[in-house]
Amino acid sequence: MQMTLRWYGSKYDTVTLKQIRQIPGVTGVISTLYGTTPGEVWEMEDILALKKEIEDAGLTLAGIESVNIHDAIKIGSPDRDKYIDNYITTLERLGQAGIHMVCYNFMPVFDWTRTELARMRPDGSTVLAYTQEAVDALDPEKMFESISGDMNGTVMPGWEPERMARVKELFEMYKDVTDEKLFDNLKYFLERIMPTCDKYDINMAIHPDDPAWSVFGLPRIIINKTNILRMMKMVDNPHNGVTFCSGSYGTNLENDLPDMIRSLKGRIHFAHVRNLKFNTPTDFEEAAHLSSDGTFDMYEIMRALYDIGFTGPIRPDHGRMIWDEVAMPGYGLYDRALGACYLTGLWEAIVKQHN
Ligand code: DNO
Repeated sequence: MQMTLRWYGSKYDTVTLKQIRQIPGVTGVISTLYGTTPGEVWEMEDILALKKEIEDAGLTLAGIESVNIHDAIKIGSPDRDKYIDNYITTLERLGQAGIHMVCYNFMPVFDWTRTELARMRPDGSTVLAYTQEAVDALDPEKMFESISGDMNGTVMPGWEPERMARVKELFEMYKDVTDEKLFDNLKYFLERIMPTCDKYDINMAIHPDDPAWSVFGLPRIIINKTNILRMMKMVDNPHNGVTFCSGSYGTNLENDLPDMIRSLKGRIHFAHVRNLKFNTPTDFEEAAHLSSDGTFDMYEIMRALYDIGFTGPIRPDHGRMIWDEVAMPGYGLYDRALGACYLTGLWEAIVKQHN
């Protein structure tokens, strides 16, 4: 595995590449061209400039999170081919630039969903949290309003104000999209891009839906072992793979995370590893990465990744806000650095145990 950190670019991130370079064990970053919109073709010079900036800081660009999917592709509207062609051009350019892992998601309307961005934990840290009761009581159009005050002045990916201004319209556009239709549209998209992925050796890594169930009645399909294995089979190409995100699949306590990892041998191209603490099965908050701070056995998760021979980039995921840091919720430096060191430590122990 390669330990990495997500980095939002010098224009948007409060964390610098220099700081990331000083976290022991972290050798790369995961980034994207922030400021581009889904459906747009990425310019080669922008891709190369991003890569150069990262390499000049002594790190590698270990993959892209995300090249986002235009709604026409998810909905399956008549103009989808145009956007798929654009996606393919972007993939070709990434391949030519030597980038081989692309994370994306297939969630309608909302990317990941939380009801609180700064819930206080007993130690005084603040974390992202989710309560189903709060979602049930909320008008989806008010979702953005209700959390935007806690974004610390940052623009959180998936929650861009321009996108949120169109929530009503987006709900209307998705009204005939069922789970089955979403599966079909995903299959169509993947079949069209796989030749390019084969040519440039690009590993596509779908991010799970977070939380792993339907919110506001919208279809959500990347949620459990059955569905993800169906997806792997429906386009049976090793480049059609997944981002294994423990915090997203883990929202559903019925998902057995180490078992899911083992069943995806050869198809996990990227891993997000973080812990959650459950108060009830539908109320959870994001804990420190340490096993004992939350619900998951992080050792077992790392061991399962080791057992399947995982070699891709991995990153600690959302961190708590600690030590008075002011940053994008979930994406400060301090707690993610602690997370990276902890996961690297687990990995070292597992490797030594096996040798
Ligand atoms: C949240 C992230 C997601 C993820 C996208 C991938 O912090 O895990 O926004 O990057 O869903 O496309």
